[in-house]
Amino acid sequence: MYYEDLVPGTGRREPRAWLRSSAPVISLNGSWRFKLSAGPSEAPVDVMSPTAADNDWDELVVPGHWVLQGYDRPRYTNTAFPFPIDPPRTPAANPTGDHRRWFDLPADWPAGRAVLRFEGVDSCFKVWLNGAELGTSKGSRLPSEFEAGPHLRPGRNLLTVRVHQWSSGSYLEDQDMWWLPGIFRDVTLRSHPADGIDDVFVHAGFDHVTGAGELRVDCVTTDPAYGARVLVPELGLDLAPGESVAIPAVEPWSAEVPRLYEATVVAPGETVELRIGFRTIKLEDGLLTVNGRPILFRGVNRHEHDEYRGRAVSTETMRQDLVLMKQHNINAVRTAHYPPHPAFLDLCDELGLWVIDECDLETHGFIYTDWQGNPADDPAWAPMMLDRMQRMVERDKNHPSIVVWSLGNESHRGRNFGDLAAWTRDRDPDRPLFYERDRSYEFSDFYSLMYTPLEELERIGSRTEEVPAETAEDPELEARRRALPFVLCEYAHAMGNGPGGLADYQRVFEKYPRLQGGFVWEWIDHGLLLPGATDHVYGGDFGEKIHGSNFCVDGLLFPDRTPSPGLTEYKKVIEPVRVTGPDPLRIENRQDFATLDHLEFTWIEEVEGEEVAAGTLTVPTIQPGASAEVPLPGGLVGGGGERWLTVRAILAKDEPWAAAGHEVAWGQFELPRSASVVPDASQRTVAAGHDRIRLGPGVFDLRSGLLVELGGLSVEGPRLDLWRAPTDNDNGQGGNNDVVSEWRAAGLDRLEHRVDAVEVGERELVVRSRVAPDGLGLGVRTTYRWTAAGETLRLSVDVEPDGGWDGPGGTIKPVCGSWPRLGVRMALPALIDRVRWFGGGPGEAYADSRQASRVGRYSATVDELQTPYVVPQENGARIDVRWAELADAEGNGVRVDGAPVFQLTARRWTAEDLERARHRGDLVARDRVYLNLDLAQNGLGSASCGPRALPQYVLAPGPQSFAVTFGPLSAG
Ligand code: IPT
Repeated sequence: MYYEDLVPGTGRREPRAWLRSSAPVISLNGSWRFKLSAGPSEAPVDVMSPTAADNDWDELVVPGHWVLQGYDRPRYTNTAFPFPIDPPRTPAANPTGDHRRWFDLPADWPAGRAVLRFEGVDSCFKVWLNGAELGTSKGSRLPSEFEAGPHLRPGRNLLTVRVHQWSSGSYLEDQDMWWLPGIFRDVTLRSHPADGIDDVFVHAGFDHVTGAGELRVDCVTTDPAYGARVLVPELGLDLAPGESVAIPAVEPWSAEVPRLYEATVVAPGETVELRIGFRTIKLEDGLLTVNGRPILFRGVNRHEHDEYRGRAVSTETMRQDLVLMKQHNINAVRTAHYPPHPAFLDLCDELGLWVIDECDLETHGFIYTDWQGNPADDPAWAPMMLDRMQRMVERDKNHPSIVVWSLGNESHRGRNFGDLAAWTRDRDPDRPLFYERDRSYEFSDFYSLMYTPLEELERIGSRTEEVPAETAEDPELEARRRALPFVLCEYAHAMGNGPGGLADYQRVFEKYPRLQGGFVWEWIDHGLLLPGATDHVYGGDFGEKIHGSNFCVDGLLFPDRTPSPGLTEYKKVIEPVRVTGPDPLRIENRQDFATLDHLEFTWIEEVEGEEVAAGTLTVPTIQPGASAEVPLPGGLVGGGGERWLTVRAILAKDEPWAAAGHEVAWGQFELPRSASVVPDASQRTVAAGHDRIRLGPGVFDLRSGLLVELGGLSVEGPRLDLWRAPTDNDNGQGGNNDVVSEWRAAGLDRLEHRVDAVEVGERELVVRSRVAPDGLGLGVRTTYRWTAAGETLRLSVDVEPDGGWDGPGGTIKPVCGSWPRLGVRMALPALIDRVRWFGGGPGEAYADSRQASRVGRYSATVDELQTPYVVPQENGARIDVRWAELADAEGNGVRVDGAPVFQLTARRWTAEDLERARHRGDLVARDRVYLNLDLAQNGLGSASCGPRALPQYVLAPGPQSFAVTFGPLSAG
């Protein structure tokens, strides 16, 4: 059967560019008739016949996936094929969707040829027009065109499309994403004039030494008897196709300055509109250069995803993605792991992004056969693979934004890649090739890895990495590999809370020229909202036997495209302008092509978080790669208390992706401060009934040693807390590299508190306890020391690990090398739900993800402090908090001061509730607000697919002391 053979398609036209043409067109998007059958043999036999009735069929929206419109259900696997591996055979249960669309040809529709074009159908289809078969096609994320002219009729026409979810092509489409069948991209019918244009190939280079442009536009006219002209009015050009011309001065295209020139190719019967960007891509001296300069990718891997529509993304959504990327300083996209909707690439040209366009090819699931039968190494599959590369390159070749072609993802090694590389080099010698998984890099112009630990990255940067086994026997190939530039095509797995360590990676990228940057995995969480649901689903939510759980919920955006804290962090880490200081203030232009003249630099001075002065800096023109010293602003006021100077680089005027005033970068510096205030005289302890004692504003229970009342509020006293609801990164990858199992082995998830002594002194209360899990010898001796001064109550906590922390063999291997957190937890009445604080904010921050946190005064409700991770886990900590005030609507509440700072977390549920929840809807507010006041938390890392937190961010068990002071709310 056609869906199981190794023929990429039948009856299709030769692949060609996606063109904006003047030829008449009708969109066949919209409502179609639809019928789903369990398999091909159950499907009706006469679907194509115009006389067959379809009035009992349902309606389906095209473009769309039937599994997101109430038929069958979506499936998510990471690497596993959700059917037996028996290439090229498909399972008997091969959901088959018949689609019928009646349409009317307009009266003035030109007679003659017409092209029926499908931009994307997943995964294999057959098409009939008015009962006549036009052909078949595979390759889900690629266009297919059929000659429709001979079968079109005036007036009413019937288009029938049979789509099979599984096909031989599915073996090449094992990307880590939902399996989503259907006609998910546009369908059009376009008239194809005999004196029109078939294809266009723009070659537009830029000579950075002379500033000259070079242009040649190749054109294939439908009939060689007719010629065409290439017009670029802005440059006064009127060229013959294939004619090469040098233009003395053009403005080049770059992701920073995406200058495009409008052009047209005019044949007698058809005009095609083009946008030309002049740029020259080269590999020189082991580096990728554009227009003579090495570039640094500050990239993301982008899947097409919409929480309701899956991969049927709208143009507005594509634009929204790119606007968000530009607003967050991202300059590059890897179209992981297939060519995107063609309109997306137009937007990349327009808004300015470097693009690695990736072939729709991944055979990852063959890891489960130990790569036996991997199509990539079986010549019988070469036509199926080459077809995909050709259709991508032909479709996308005219986009200046595309600087690299990727042969595919995660398909191991295989000789067929040689065919893809050879064909592409011949067809488009002007762009380098990329393929990561073949460690010989024979068919790649880049050395590349994924999720590489930092030490390894340092070795690669300095070209001292070990020789891979694949090139060990071949010195020539090894020498070639070693001379290649390096791109980290995936890193910083943004699953759940994280990634940690972005700043550390960026530092290393910037240190070594060979490292040309990286692409964070990944842009958006693939959570889906099914009709009527309020929680996003992921793998396993349908009771599937094989699934990838929430491994596809690993983006910098939440499924609804709200930026996550990880994106805010990335924006700060990759800012194209760096401000350092304060004395001297230095502004560094980290861009490769543009000056900073599009920015305005403002400053603000704050004392204790309150603005006291503000102004604008005068900054000279700073060339790319250069920096300038700027004098400290004149109008600084000074004053008692903590003083901060914040410098912001904002857009001076509107850009297509953000309005004037949008903040691009910032720097913050502490200025010299005056000495702090001496505390009041201390208070005495006073008996308060039978088993209670009062100390300043606090009342304690003498048996438990816990604080039960604070400034008139009923509280459940602070106790040591070492636990957090594990993050995806704490959980590691499928039980691999997971710090959580160490924590559990040490019993940190089940600590019990034993009070050993409650010592009432004249001016202090000391509570001694041992905090330890059942069944183990280890524990933590904890001493709480309470003193009061005026209306304030101070708690200082000493912790001392006790017995058994060293694993077998004593000091050789600790049972547990880190603690999730170190601090105290207490409960307040639920009405206390408003928080003001002075410290780091506005968003959450952790030891290795804290660049975006800046010192200031902030306020939020307890609900607003939560970060809505699709799978609930530790979140919402605010760092460097000097003081926080928690209050109810009436102004009752408590103030907490750090010594000097603490980390603040407040939520309506406990860490244990958070840990149990699998979806956000599982979180139910309790009648308390739980407050964590921490000295520290363990770093985040990105071990869900990558390294753990770096050693400097590990919260190692050890003796520690910290303190906080509770007091009344400040007036006003
Ligand atoms: C790598 C894949 O290329 C990507 O598609 C995604 O699955 C990512 O991992 C994890 O989310 S595969 C690599 C970890 C072997």
